[in-house]
Amino acid sequence: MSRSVIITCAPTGGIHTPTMSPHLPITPAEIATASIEAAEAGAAIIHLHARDPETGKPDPRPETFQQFLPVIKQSTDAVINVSTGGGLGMTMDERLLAATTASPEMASLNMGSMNFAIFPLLSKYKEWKHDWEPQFLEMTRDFIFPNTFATIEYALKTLGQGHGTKFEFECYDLSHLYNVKWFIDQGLIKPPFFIQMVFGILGGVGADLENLMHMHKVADRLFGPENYEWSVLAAGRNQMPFATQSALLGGNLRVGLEDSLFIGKGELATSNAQQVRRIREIVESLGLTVATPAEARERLGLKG
Ligand code: KMH
Ligand code: ZN
Repeated sequence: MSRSVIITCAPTGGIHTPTMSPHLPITPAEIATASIEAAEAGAAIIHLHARDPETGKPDPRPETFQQFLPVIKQSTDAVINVSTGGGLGMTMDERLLAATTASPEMASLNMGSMNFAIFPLLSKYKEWKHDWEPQFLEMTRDFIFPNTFATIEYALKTLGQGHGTKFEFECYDLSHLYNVKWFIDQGLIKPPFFIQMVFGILGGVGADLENLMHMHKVADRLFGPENYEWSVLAAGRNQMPFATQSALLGGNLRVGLEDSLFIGKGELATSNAQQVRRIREIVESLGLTVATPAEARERLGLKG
C-alpha cells in the first residue's frame, strides 16, 4: 500500500485581512462551512483561528471559537487543531485561552521568537475595508512575535500534560528544531510528534528548496525519523510547490487561506476546499494517497 499524506487545512489564520480576499472566512458560520468543506475534500486536520465577526480582526475569545468548533466536530471526523499563535500582538494568555477551554486533540505551538513581518503587503492595497487592517500590517515593522522558553514550557505543561493535547510544532527556522530538541531532552515532548516546517514568512527561513531539504535532514538527525511526522507549509505563491515537494520527499503538507489566498498566479482561491482538492489531485497523481483522520490520529498518537 502506498504511503498516505496527511493534509492539514488552515482556513482563516490571523494574518490575512478581509480586504485581501472576499473568500476569507470571517464569521463562525463561514469558518465552520469552510472547515467542513475542506474536510470533505480530504483534509484530515483543520487548524483553526477565530475572528471577530464584525471586523474580521483575529479574536482570541473562547466564546467565538465555541460558535464553530462544535459544529465542525459534529459534521466531520477531522482532527481539530486550535491555534495558539492567535493574532500578532495578542498576549500569550490570550493565545492559550481558546485551546485550554476547548481541550482539543491538537494545538499549534510556535517554537521561537522572531520578526514576523507583513507590512510589505501594505503597498498592494489602495483602499481598506477597516481602519485596523493597515494599522495591523504597519505594526509588524517594529514587532517581535514572542515565543520564549518560559511560554513554550507553560503551553507544553498546561495543554500538553494537563489536557493531553498534542502539538503542531511550528518551526520557522533551523533554530526552532533545536528548541524542540531541548524540550524533548527535558522530557516535555514525547514521540510521536508533529513538526510543521514553515517557509517564506519575512522573518523566518526563506522558501528555497535547499532549506526544506536541510531542515528535514537536521530534523531526522535530531529526532530520529521513526519518532516524528513532518509537514510543510509555505506562505503565498510557494504554497503548492512546497506542499508538493514535501509529499515527494515523504512528508505531509498544509494548505488553506491562512497561508495563501491564491490558487494560481493572480487568481484568488474561491474556497479552502478548492486548495485541498488541488493538492489532493497532485498527491494522488504522484501515486500517493491522502490520509484519513483515523490514520492521522494513529500516526500522531492523538487522544481521539
Ligand atoms: N500563520 C502561519 C505562518 C499558528 O497559528 O500557531 C503560522 C501559524 C501560527 O499557523
Ligand atoms: Zn495559524
